[in-house]
Amino acid sequence: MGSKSDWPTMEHAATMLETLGVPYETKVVSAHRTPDLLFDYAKTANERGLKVIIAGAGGAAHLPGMVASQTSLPVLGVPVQSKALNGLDSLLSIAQMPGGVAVGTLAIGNSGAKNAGLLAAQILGTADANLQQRIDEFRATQTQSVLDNPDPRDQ
Ligand code: RP5
Repeated sequence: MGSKSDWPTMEHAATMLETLGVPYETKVVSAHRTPDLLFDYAKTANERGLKVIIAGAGGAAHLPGMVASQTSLPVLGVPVQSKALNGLDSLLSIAQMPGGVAVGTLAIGNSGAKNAGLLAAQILGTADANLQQRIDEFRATQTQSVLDNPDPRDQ
């Protein structure tokens, strides 16, 4: 993520990965404040064994696109909800990549971070039947909890 201030959003990705038993690392790497670190992180990600990168940033959110420019690993971008523009700036700057450098853009904020964790697990699950089963169980539990609580007045 681009800043420690992104963690309250990005921890939702971490929680999902933990729920699904997917090992991960967390790190602040800023496109603007630590550009050399960003290049090094992205260039060495593959050889360090990473399989998917979730990049969360807010405002002028260049992080996901710049990471994607330096690695062929799949990059999932999470637009963090900015104070000034509620994350619309983050969303547009992550989503509007030029053709030829791909970033998979999720929703603004906590839901986007949660789904980035889920989508990363689903990508990894294509080569891991046990993980795919845990994802199926997560989804079945989620479905059942909605079916078990149909009355909106109940807690
Ligand atoms: C971005 O600037 C970060 O991703 C963060 O969302 C935003 C603000 O960063 P701080 O000023 O809170 O460190 O690079």
